[in-house]
Amino acid sequence: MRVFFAVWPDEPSLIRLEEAGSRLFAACGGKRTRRESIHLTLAFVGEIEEGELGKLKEAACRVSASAFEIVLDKLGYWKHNKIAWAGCMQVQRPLLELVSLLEAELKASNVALDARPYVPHVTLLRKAERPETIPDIPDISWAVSEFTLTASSPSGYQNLASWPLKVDA
Ligand code: 2AM
Repeated sequence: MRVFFAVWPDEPSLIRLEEAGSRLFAACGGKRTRRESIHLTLAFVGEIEEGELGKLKEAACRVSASAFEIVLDKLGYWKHNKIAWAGCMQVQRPLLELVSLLEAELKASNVALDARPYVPHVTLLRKAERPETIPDIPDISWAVSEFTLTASSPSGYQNLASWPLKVDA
């Protein structure tokens, strides 16, 4: 099975991300991400045996990170994989903290992750053509209060487990 850790937008943000997807689609075509699949990956683990799920869950349990507000404020396009996405002008510290705690715990459990640097993004279009100009978007923000371990299959994504983030008193 193919798995990854992610955070998921709330309903109002999903609507705004779909609007952003429409604007991008007008600029570069491609295949839109279905609403129920719109997410932001924290760490991509890739192919694992089902028996390895336990160690992934244990690693996630050890992550002690704070809840935060995420803000997506720009759209972009990568020509190497023909993906159009929503992301951040400046990556917010709490997001980076969550990702680095998760990466550290996965590493401590001998889970190999992609060596490429982490670039947070929400994929909105695949197989898209390079747009002449990339539309601007108003800020899209939501409260991130949990993260999930999610399995990917040709029929879609399935959340296998979730962990809450700390809410400061
Ligand atoms: P993508 O949308 O940019 O392809 C499930 O495949 C999720 O994991 C998607 O968010 C996908 O990002 C991401 N993903 C797939 N392969 C990855 C990799 N090698 N490194 C980081 N993220 C990856």
